[in-house]
Amino acid sequence: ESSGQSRGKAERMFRLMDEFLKNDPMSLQKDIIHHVEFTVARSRFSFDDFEAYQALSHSVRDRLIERWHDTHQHFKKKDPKRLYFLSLEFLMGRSLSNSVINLGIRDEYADALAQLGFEFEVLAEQEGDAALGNGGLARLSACQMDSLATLDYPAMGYGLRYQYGLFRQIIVDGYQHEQPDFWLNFGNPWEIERVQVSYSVKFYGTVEEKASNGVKYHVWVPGETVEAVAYDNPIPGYGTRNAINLRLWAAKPSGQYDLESYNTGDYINAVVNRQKAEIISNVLYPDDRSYQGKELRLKQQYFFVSASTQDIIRRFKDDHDNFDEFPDKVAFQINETQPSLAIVEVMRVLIDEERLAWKRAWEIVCKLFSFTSHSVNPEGLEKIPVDLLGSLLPRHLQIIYDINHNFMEELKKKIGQDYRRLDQMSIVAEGTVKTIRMANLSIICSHTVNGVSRLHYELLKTRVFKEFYDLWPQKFQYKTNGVTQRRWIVVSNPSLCSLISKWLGTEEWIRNVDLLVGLREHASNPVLQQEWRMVKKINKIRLAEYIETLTGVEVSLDAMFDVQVKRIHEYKRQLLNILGIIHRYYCIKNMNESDRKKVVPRVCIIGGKAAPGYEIAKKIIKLCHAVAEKVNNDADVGDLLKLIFIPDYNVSVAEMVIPGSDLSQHISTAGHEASGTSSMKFLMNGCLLLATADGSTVEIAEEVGSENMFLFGAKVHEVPQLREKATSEVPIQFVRVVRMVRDGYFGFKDYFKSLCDTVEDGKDFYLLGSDFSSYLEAQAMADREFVNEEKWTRMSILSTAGSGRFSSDRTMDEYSKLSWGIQPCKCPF
Ligand code: B1N
Repeated sequence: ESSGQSRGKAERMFRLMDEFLKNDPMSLQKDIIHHVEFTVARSRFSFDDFEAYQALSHSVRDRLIERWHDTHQHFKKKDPKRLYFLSLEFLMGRSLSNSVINLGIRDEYADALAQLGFEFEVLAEQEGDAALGNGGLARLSACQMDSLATLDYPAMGYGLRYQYGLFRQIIVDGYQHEQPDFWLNFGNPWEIERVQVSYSVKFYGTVEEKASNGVKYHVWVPGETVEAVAYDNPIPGYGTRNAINLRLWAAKPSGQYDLESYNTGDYINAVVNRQKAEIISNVLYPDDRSYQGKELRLKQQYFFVSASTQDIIRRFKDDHDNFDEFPDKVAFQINETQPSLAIVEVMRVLIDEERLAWKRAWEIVCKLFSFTSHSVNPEGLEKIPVDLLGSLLPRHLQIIYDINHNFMEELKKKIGQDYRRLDQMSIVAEGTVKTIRMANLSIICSHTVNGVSRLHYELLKTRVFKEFYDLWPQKFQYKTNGVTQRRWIVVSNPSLCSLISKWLGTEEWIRNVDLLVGLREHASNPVLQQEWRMVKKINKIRLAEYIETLTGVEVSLDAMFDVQVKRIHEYKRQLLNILGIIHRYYCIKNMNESDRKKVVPRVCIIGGKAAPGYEIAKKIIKLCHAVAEKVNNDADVGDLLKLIFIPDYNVSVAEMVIPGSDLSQHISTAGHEASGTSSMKFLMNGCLLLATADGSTVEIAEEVGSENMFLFGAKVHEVPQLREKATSEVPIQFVRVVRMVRDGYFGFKDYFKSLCDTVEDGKDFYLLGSDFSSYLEAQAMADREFVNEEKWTRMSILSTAGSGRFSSDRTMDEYSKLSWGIQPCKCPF
């Protein structure tokens, strides 16, 4: 084609496209009906809510794709330094509302649907959750993608497209059961399958040493090859044309046939065996922060890392003919240690495939990677058995040994023959089972090591990675986590969103969250207070209705809604919460009538999943149900106390629960929660926090003022002494409530025995006993403040007003400036 011809074609295309995707209500109606007929293939004279949802999503999807193409084109033209965010988990939740809000066309769609006889909210409820992750770490990745898109950063996410996301939790007789999450069964309009974007990923086999012109090099001859196919998920920014890409990989059988079996005539078995490749991306591991050294898990890690690395290098090589500029154009972010094989993979590609000298390749690698740790417990760090790694990835093991050898030599020059220290810092851990320490690998090869809150950073420096901090203090930083106000206020709490905009006189806070401080000056204004309580009421009604349909329990709207929703873990101390509830129940039972009148009514809400193999966590869920059974059916108690367990807690449940709560609990034993992010969502929604000085709550208290929170419990520095004490001063109230459980007051005596044992004096690792008194005091304080409506509302407004720092927009700006060295690249409208 001549350039004139191609210009003509481009113009024709531009004119054609200009006709597309109009956003007035009439065009939107036509568009939705078009998708009913031709995408969903239902008749426009008969389609139900789910089909309407499908058609609607496809209409939105078209608009996403348009911006996503433009953004892609723009990035390609500008060739900025890009960020590649690698994470094995993303908890995206639903996409519809978020998309139309970020695209700025929610009201237009709502109008169009109304004219078609549908309600936007009702259709939005048809969508299932994308739950490709476990908990905080995975939702953090999702929030950060939203911020990267909104702030116009040239970024891209990479992950795995699990066929089955996090299990569904169902409760039978109070026990948790797990069911598979068939989230793809009804199609997924939010992804774009890119069969043409695929890479071969190798496993097993052997490494051969070769030489050419006297230069030695290695050739990895794999024993198995699996194809990675890209599924792209557009992530629209808010108030910008930019839409970035989250690319998830699915495993497919490789095109390279196993000729052996085909030739021997075993055709059926050959086909069936090929199909086994898909196992790799079948299912998300449901264990939140526990490592088991499973081969399939390691395969998942390498599969996604290898496909992503090939994709990144291919994109770079399209426009560059050597690697000199690689670190100026590419930044890798490693989310926890699961993607850290990317470091070794880049090294391998550079030396074995691109045939760079080791020294040159190492220089490049050292400039590429930024690592974020989310861990606090040195015992919990990821370790991969050497045998496993060596069999699955023989060449990578060699490279790890080489990196470690070089590091050890250098270290000896610095610190001498301090074998204890050398041992601790080595990537290879000797022992009965020889393992690779993925955190050490990540730290050694990254230019920045990030903590997720200030307190977490202190723990990294002084405990978890102390040896490394002493060696390279300049590598260590922290960027306190944040959450996106788009999803956690605008999408999930539209009434509060309007109220905030009204009082600030602008919607600008949705992009510039610091403006929320503007609410402070109105915190005592009775008009705002009245409207603020109205909004809370609306959200409590919605939550109460949900509770009633789910559990049949009717709850009073005048009660304080007290919520703890998060993964079930001993360190998060849901058990402390339940024991506190038992104490409250005991007190109510033993009161006279006139004292009962003074009790502040509570609805205690607990929700969260336990890892399927985590026995104690499952017993906590059962205990919650056993206590609820007793309390909720006790006529003496009535509306004074209700306990509700919300099953199958996930992102869309969170969107409903958080806006409707008055008080929320973040009560981990100090020093165990790296950050915590749900606290930030509650804060944004004007919910008061009852919390320990752990993770990011320390910083939250600084922002909103500790007088506007209910803080309690041992501080980080006190924890070791408290654990040492042979017998700590455990209050009588604590002994009593544990006794009640132990003695079978709530039934299931034998089943709860081992649970009670975990908090027996001397064994109470998470210090429930020693924190119990101060926990009860904080709860009593919350009761007192709640009855003072004026004061409570003021604290609530100040919570929202002080939440600006906990936006992931701030977090992403900090990473961009301090770790990644990337700049915004805004697509023209
Ligand atoms: O990451 C969140 C923090 O807010 C939480 O405090 C922290 O507990 C959480 C391996 C993890 N730490 N480690 C994990 C999850 C899955 C897995 O396979 C580790 N998640 C956290 C965000 O920073």
